[in-house]
Amino acid sequence: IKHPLQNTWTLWYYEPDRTKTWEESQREITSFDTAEDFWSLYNHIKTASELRQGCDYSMFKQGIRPMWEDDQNKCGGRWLINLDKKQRTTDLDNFWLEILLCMIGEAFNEYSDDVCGAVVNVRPKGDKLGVWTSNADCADSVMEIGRKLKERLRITSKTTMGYQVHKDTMVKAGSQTKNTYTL
Ligand code: M7G
Repeated sequence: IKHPLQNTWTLWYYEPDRTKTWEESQREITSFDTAEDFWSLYNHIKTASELRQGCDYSMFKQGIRPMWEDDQNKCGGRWLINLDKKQRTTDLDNFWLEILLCMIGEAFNEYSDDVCGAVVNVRPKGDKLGVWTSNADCADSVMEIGRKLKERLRITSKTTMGYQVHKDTMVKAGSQTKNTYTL
């Protein structure tokens, strides 16, 4: 028998399409609930750094859509890791895989239930990695998840990590969103 995961996870893919809304361009790829099926999927698809610029992968718990509007996300936010352009070749794929492994392995201990999913944005101005949690007001949970991430990804001082509330991000298109927590 295969090794069951605590949760069932869904992979989403976003590709910009001017004829569709942002929401319509989010495509659900597949769901899995075993370690073996995770690796089959991971080994079958392009790595993040191989995606065309403008595209995203999202991996969320089954039933949670990778958008602010979802009931599980609407009071939440994300730990955001901004990479500089050079890090696409050195860090992007490693960080994304490590985030996925933290999530499916429930590495956030008692706070794993607060994790909704994660997103990687491949962008010309610098790629972004976000780990989305369900309750931005729960400082203990947000900080513990952030600390664990920082430790597992071996984030150094040259890479900053800030937690941004979705409600702030939503209204701040184009400009910088303030960090509610930083690490
Ligand atoms: P992005 O892809 O997160 O970052 O957001 P980028 O600016 O580096 O490309 C780009 C745009 O996508 C936003 O300004 C929104 O118009 C749309 N968008 C992104 N997210 C995460 C959402 C979401 O959760 N819900 C909705 N409705 N639109 C979103």
